[in-house]
Amino acid sequence: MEAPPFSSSCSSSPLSSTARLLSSSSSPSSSLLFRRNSFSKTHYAAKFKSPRNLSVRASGDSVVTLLDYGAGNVRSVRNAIRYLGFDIKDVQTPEDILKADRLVFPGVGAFAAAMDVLNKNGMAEALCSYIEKDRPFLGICLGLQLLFESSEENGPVNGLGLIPGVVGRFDSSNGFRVPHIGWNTLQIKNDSEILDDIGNRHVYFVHSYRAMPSDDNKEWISSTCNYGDNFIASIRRGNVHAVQFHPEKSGDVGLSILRRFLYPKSTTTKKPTEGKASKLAKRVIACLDVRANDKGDLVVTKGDQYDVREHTEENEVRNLGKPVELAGQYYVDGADEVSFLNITGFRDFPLGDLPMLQVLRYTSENVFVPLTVGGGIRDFTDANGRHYTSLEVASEYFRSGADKISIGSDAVYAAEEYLRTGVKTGKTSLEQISRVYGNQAVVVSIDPRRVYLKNPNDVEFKAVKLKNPGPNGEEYAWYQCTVNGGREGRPIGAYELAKAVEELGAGEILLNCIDCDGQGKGFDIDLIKLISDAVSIPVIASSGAGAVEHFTEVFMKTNASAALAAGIFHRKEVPVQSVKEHLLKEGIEVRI
Ligand code: 1PR
Repeated sequence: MEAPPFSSSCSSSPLSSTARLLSSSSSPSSSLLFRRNSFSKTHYAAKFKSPRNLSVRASGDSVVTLLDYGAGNVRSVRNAIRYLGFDIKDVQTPEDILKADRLVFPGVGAFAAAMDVLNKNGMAEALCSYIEKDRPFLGICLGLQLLFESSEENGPVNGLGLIPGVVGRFDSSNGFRVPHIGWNTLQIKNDSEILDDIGNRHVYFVHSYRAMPSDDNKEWISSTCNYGDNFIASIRRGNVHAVQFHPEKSGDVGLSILRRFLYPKSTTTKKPTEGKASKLAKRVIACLDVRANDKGDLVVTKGDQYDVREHTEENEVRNLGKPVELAGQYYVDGADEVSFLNITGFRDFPLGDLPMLQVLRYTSENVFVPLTVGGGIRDFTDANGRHYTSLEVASEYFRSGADKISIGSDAVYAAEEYLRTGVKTGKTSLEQISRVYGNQAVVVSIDPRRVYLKNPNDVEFKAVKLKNPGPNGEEYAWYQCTVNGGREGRPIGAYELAKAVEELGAGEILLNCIDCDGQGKGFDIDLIKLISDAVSIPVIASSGAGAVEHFTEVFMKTNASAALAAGIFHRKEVPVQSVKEHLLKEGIEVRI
């Protein structure tokens, strides 16, 4: 296919004065953008073996040029490209772009900050020139959005101007949760080559902004996706492709899309399968609570109501397996995401706890669905007086392979302070990390405990009428937030916390319940309904899953977007696939 002429605003690469101001306001991220890992690897590396690498080496000169401006987790894209047998050459100068044989641009972070970097170092012009020459290009996520004229994200901010249209925010007023996080199918509009065969299979999206189809850009559109409105899911013109979803996080389907881009000659030209409009799939997440046992080995553990010690004479930490192996197994089994919670992170320093970073690095080599990591994300001063910000801690997790970070205790303190003063300082870990990496990368993990009440007016916190009365016949309860792994109750309810952290920049809530944790009697429907009705960001229901029916119940009775379980998966009582099959049978859309 011959590419029609392009027109862009690149040669002048203008940023409006507003955009300049806004971009410079995002400069903390820019300075961070080029900072590289300064933490040394230690002997811990030897403790973890990378699992068998299943990748196939490509023959011949197989090099992919990668444009990484350092704003987030590009490690997953690197891993996927390597897994498919290619070597990576990083762009250092604009000339590297012009000389590339195939260029992958996995845009991450905020639009303004990305344009700022591209404009400052001459990359914007080189990118436009490369694309205008119809050279092989694949943009991912923000790498698609930046091709458009402008974005409303902290803007308006000018983009590369290659495709007509403005990137705008999803509208949450129609009941759709923003960010759009999860697995959707596509409607194929035009021959896209890389999407041949995708049919009704789901791909993974995570974004709050999207480009909309119009008469002016319809020639570019190869597929759309429905989430409230039909937005542009992918574009293709000649050798230029870009996708709003994350192929590197879309399991086997995503790998085959990448493969089709990297090996274009191997693709058969046939009519792409039509995809039907569908809803966002409900996600099933496997959670690995991780900590060092008494011998110093990092193990997957699992508590009963947060007590992870065996009740034997030795009182050992319960050991349910090795983190990297179990995560790999859950990926193969069909988990839509894998979460690691470093449960002693509140007292250990995660950057001193390098095994956790190694676990992430090795896991992300072979697991191509989203990875979340939590535990210990806060400001910290080490024994030598060196101060680390929570942003540095989070950045290290992202660089090691995390797609999302999860904040527990520190988010409770931030919410308490915000509710007390009514002021957003911009300085909390939550605000800083979501400003730099986007709120879709920030999960707040809530660890509430039920406090029974005879009368809902007895407390200043939101109380609910319980489906099952308390031990003394109490009909109500409020859900008290805790910190430090449930050890300390705080003067704030789960409802108040959820609303406050949404305002402070959380993109998702992981809603645990200490009373239900490890009990296998089902999720706390009262709590999950309360919180998922109170916020417009996605809520992950957690704690208590014991049977496939519990997943159906939580999706039918609440507005949860995802359900997470640990014990039943670790003990192999219920495989992930059985959960999915049951949900499907009950008419709930899932990724199979
Ligand atoms: O406070 O930012 O350092 O984060 C600490 C993180 O560690 C929080 O996300 C907190 O939930 C978690 N955590 C701390 N202590 C424990 C513990 O168990 N002693 N684990 C803990 C929380 C809860 C779940 C669990 C589900 C499902 N684990 O995520 O996996 O309840 O279990 P089930 O399916 O077996 O019922 P910070």
